[in-house]
Amino acid sequence: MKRILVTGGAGFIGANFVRHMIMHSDVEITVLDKMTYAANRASLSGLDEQRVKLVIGNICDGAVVNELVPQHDAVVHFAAETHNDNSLHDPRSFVTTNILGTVELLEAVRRHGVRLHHISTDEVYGDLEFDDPQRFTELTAYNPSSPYSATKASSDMLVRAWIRSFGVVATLSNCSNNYGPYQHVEKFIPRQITNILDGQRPKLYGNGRNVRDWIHVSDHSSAVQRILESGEFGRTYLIGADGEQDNLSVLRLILELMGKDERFLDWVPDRQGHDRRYAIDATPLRHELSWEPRYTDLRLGLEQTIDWYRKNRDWWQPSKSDTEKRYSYQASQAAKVAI
Ligand code: NAD
Ligand code: TDX
Repeated sequence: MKRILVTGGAGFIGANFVRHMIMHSDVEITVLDKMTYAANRASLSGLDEQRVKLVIGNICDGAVVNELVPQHDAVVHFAAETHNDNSLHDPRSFVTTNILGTVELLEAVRRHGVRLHHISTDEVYGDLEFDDPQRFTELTAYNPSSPYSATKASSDMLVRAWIRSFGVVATLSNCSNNYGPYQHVEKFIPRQITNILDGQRPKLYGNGRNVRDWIHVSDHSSAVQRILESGEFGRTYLIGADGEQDNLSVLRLILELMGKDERFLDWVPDRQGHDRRYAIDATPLRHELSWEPRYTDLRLGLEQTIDWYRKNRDWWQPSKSDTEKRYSYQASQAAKVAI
């Protein structure tokens, strides 16, 4: 595999994946990205321009997609609207990009006979009870809760339908919550770190007991590389690193690492339909593809992530105030509905 088309490669996980592949393989990469509010050109800065090219375009645009797809040996599809809170206020953009955009790519890989790897989330399985001994596996029934996760579930189903009906050569992966450098400041961990760096108090939804299964973004990248190189066509692989933590514990760790009192936080109203707990069983990926996560120490991973946001204010500062304004607006809209 020499040439890879990476959709959404100027976003958080896509950009980390591009950096990972440039360092750990000899591929050439074209990034296709619409450059929404979630993208940042600087996330790709410093990379060899002979090996990484950025095309600004929409995955819903059949002409662009059909021009680019046949020039590549594989497509890795990260592009999506990804923030649950936004999906509660503007679901239509999620339907358009996550569902119709995926259809456009599926039609193109089908027409041109190009291999696809589809990136998805553990949220398609819904949530688990706090005391449920089971974790999500490839056999868990889909039960998405939010408009975001419903659109990701739809996109997964479409990929499976194109595999079955048209023989498209594709793999899928569903990963748990990522953290690390280049993550947009709307997401939980970078929002809290950058609030503290700005002298603002972190914001915790509900009672802080919701559990997420954290994985460092570098481990997500290495897993996708392994699936691209050795995955069985037609298969879905779950990616996770046994990183379950409740939100309050993660926030307390961030506060401690940043030298703040553990009470330096605001308890804010809960997210509508807030999923309680996610947990991934990644045994097939570990056993069949011999993948192992490397960043399993959350304390160390958070220390490095905090350090990255401290040193890269230029990267995140321009989007911080718009993000917090959006949160205030969404809170005021939710309050109106509640009245
Ligand atoms: P992100 O929001 O940081 O980046 C998404 C990227 O997609 C942005 O660069 C954006 O400009 C681009 N994009 C959006 N709409 C587009 C369109 N119509 N055409 C072309 N480009 C478009 O997202 P992320 O956190 O990096 O997530 C990437 C993928 O990984 C998504 O598919 C997401 O569902 C999945 N995922 C994310 C997580 C997580 O914890 N963040 C976990 C599991 C799976
Ligand atoms: O300010 C906050 N306070 C808070 O308590 C924010 C932004 C979040 N939270 C909570 C909500 C969640 O329980 O933190 C947890 C993580 O929230 P997000 O970062 O918004 O992630 P989540 O909703 O779990 O979804 C993420 O993981 C799966 C990604 O955004 C998705 O794209 C991915 O599919």
